[in-house]
Amino acid sequence: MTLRIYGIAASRAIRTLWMAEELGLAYEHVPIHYRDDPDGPLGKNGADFRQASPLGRIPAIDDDGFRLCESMAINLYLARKHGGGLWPATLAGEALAYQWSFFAVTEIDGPMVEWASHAIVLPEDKRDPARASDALGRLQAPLAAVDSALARSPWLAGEAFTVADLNLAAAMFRARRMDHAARPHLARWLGECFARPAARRAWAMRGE
Ligand SMILES: N[C@@H](CCC(=O)N[C@@H](CS)C(=O)NCC(=O)O)C(=O)O
Repeated sequence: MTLRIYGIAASRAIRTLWMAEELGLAYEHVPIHYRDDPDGPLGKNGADFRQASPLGRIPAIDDDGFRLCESMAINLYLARKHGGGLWPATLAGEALAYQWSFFAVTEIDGPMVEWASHAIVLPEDKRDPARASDALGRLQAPLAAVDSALARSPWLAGEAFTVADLNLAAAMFRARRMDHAARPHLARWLGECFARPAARRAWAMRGE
């Protein structure tokens, strides 16, 4: 086994599990849970894991001795290494893959987690509708930008599904629960991303 993926599927590790499934890679999944006893058998204080993820965050990988953390960086690396259509064919496509990956982290991830926590994930008595509403407000401009990009091109880096689509879609999987009537291009794209067999296999690991 050359590739080890650290992190339970019900975490941002789903992004890397989806990529590995897209690429058809053989991998060992080490389901470290960020809430487990850090010093337990699959705890985040394990020396091997900590070499890959200095802050103890998931996902992280060990690829035949090369260790890496940060979900977007991991996926860009795996797509570049293995190709298979997931890595854009042109320099401009590569630049768009970086753009949408950074966009996912800087513009989407924070408010999407906040919205999902207070609209879907937390027990109802722990949800704060004001926080959900504020996060949804902060998502409007970024989601409109994604819709506009997808009005011009079927996929984010051109004519085919690539790591650009996977990285952004994986960061907004909770957005499938939003009303996208005003964002038809985004709605089409999100549906197509999550209809992919590899996405279905990855989300099945979460029981979804
Ligand atoms: N920017 C990082 C975020 C990683 C992250 O925060 N992961 C969460 C789980 S989804 C985690 O490990 N939390 C536990 C902790 O922060 O100690 C990435 O995209 O990989």
